[in-house]
Amino acid sequence: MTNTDNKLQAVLFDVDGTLADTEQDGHRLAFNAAFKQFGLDWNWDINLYGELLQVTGGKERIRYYIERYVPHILNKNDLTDWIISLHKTKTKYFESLMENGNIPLRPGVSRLIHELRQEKIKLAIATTTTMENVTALLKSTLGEESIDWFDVIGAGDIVPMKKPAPDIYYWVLNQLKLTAQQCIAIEDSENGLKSALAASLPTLITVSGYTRLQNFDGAVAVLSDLGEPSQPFTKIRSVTTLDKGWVDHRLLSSLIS
Ligand code: XBP
Ligand code: MG
Repeated sequence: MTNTDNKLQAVLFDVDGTLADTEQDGHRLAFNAAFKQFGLDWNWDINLYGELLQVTGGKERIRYYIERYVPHILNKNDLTDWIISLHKTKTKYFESLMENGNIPLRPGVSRLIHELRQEKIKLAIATTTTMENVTALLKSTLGEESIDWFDVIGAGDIVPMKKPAPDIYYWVLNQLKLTAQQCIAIEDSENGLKSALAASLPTLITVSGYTRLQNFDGAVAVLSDLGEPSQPFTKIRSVTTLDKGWVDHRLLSSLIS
């Protein structure tokens, strides 16, 4: 293997919780709005949603909720189709929340993305959420053209098994034609970390609202966020010395070597 092969070639970003804190005031509100539109008296409050987040994927999360909290719904005819249609409505609400610019990117995200582009390091996304939601978030935060900045976007049902399974990361690596050792994943959750590690990816964690108390064993570093020169990150745990308070391509390279 040459030195070039060892160099950082691509950064694989998770979306929800990593690019932006979308769960509590984005996805959760969109689910509740869809429930209302469907005439359901379900309300996913902040605590309950934290529990439901252990199940990744909106459709999977709805099914889990039904099984646990409203099992009589399991007798419904065409339950799978009904969940699909409820989830489509939820996606529409999420898109309009993003269009209204309700959710900003997390600290350091925009800076790092611009810097990686300048350094010609590839950008990719590996997420459980839908392509519509990724597009809506990118459009409202980095602008319409930013979707094209990503060499590969792996989203939603493109793979049958969602995180913590490694499938989405394998799919993205395969599309990038890179090995896991040439890349780094940035995640915010234990399920995301498990998924990336199972695909052998070095993984940096930036904790988010719902995930800060989760188990991040195996991550190359655990930080409060990506940091900015004017607003340094807090180091929660790291296997190497991090002498800077913000994540840039050099720091990411040092984490994979
Ligand atoms: C986020 C998720 C998603 C979102 C909802 O995972 O688990 O299910 O909560 O999105 P990640 P959908 O951080 O890996 O992106 O309703 O579109 O599934
Ligand atoms: Mg996440």
